[in-house]
Amino acid sequence: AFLINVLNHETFLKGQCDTGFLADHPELFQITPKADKELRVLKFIGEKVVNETKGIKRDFDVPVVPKVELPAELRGTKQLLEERGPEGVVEWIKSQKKLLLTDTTMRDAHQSLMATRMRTRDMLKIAKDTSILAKDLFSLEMWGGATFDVAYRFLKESPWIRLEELRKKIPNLLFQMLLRGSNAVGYRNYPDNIIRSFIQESAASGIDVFRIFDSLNWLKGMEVALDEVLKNGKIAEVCLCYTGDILDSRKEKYTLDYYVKMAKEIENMGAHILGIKDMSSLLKPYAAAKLMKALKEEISIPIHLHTHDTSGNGVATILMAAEAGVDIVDTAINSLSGLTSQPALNSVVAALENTERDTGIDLDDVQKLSDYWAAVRPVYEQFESGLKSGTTEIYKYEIPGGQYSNLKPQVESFGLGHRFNEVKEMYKKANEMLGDIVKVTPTSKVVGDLAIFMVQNELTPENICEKAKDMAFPDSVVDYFKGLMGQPMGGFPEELQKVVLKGEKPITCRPGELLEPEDFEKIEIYLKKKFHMHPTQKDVLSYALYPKVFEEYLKYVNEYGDLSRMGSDVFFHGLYEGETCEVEIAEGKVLIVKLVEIGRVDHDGYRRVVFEVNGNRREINVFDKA
Ligand code: 3PY
Ligand code: ZN
Repeated sequence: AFLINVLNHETFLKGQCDTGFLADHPELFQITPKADKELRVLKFIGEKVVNETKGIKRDFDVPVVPKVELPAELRGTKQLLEERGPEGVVEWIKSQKKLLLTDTTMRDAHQSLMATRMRTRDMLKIAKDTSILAKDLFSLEMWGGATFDVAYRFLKESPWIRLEELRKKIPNLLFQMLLRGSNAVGYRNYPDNIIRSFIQESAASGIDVFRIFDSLNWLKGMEVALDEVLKNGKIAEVCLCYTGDILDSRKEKYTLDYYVKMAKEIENMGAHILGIKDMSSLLKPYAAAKLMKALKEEISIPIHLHTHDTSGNGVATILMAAEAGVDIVDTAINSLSGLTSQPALNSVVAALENTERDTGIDLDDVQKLSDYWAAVRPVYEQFESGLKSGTTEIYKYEIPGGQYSNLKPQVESFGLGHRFNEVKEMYKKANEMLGDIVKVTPTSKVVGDLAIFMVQNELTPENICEKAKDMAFPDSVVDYFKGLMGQPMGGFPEELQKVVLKGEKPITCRPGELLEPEDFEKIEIYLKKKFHMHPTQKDVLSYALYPKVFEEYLKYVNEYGDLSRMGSDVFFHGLYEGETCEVEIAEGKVLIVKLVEIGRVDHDGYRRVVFEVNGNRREINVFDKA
């Protein structure tokens, strides 16, 4: 009954048409919207069960959303910003005795634990409760970093809608994002007009605190972003990325003096808050105390500490920093904390109860949030790394949390799984060869790519300049040496740079100064024509940042519809035979879908998949790719 119009047209079926054919036959698209939505949902589930899960699925508990009363007045840090501006917020932070907390559950926690796969739906379900139960937080880090790319690429949903919908449900807390300086939410430098427009649109959609970092701690790389955040009246948190070990007097590059000097420069640039970004969990507890004490003596803007728990020392680092006067720290709700994620929020709250730095957060309240996320987590298990305990080897290798859990599958994809330990050792050597650099997106990828390249090609630091002089190095390594990621402290190691660049000249200025401004109008016209849409500036930006990924997303949504309201267990695991689920296809419009049977494969390689939709039998044919 569904296979009507265009899908049944002979010319179309034979593949003898181009887009001109479709444009000439608008009648072929006159499908009733409801039937179309229904068909697309069935197509999605059919594809999933035939070609991915084979109908195998375990049972998942439905995460319980706590019953919480909306208080008469719900005020938080967001109101403070609206009423008193960024400077008012800064004054307020400085007047607090309590340790202020940021909850990273909706950004870095799942980025680091489950390859950034958390869907908007699972966030929205708990959003209102979060606004009430966690009303005393400083902020929620819930956007930026890898979430932008992954939302489009793998979840087939719009990160902008995530931001806007969460904003509606959480009106009282500051929203915070991670911005990779002139790389925005991507992996390469973008023209300045992209950076500026991206910040404007993010601010307008609900971001209040912009945490800006540069992957080489190069201040120049953050100037444009900082300027634009200030222009938009939002809070600029400028980071120094922490690497090395200030307790180790044998290490001479990243010393306490280096960090204090950088912090002062960040204050002088006009940042509202100094961010300490310890992406690799290298800031040991006593180093945190030492660093915080020194910084508190030298700068007057508030300090916000971001760390990971990869080493197992995360909560200790936070407590030592709290003792030494840090203003705000990043933590994640317990059930999504620890290991490569942030240290545990509930545990920090408990540790500080009845002390000078009591957070004022109610433990029973945040337990309810933890219970919710604990029930959400199993659906995402396939994206977890399998890491079971903290590891101090991170101090040796200096691999950031997200990369640490991703490196093994990456190494395996090169067929080097059995040489993983060698790759880790080489990561350390590659870092030295690149000049002992800050390692965070995208420079961490440079180090990882070089390490893999060396293991793959049997290269060593000793033989590389000779043996690899005619080899093409990984793109990321070439970009780094060209200066396209900025300038590392102490400059580039020259001999290796020559081997990698093969005569090409590196740049020494800010890459954004050389890049032509993006032509937004051209993108708008292109999208309009190709996808018959009315692109917003957000769409234009998404295309400018990730052209291929954004086009794939648009094509996917055209084919399967907007699946953002489908439960995550169905989205990732489909259904098993006999299982029934509800799929919301539009606000309040629910389909009751039962998977009746996955049929045998026919002569042409198709399987008949039988459903019941709201009690009516439906069948579709799905090609079995196996
Ligand atoms: C990111 O850039 O996504 C990070 O989380 C870096 O630590
Ligand atoms: Zn992080």
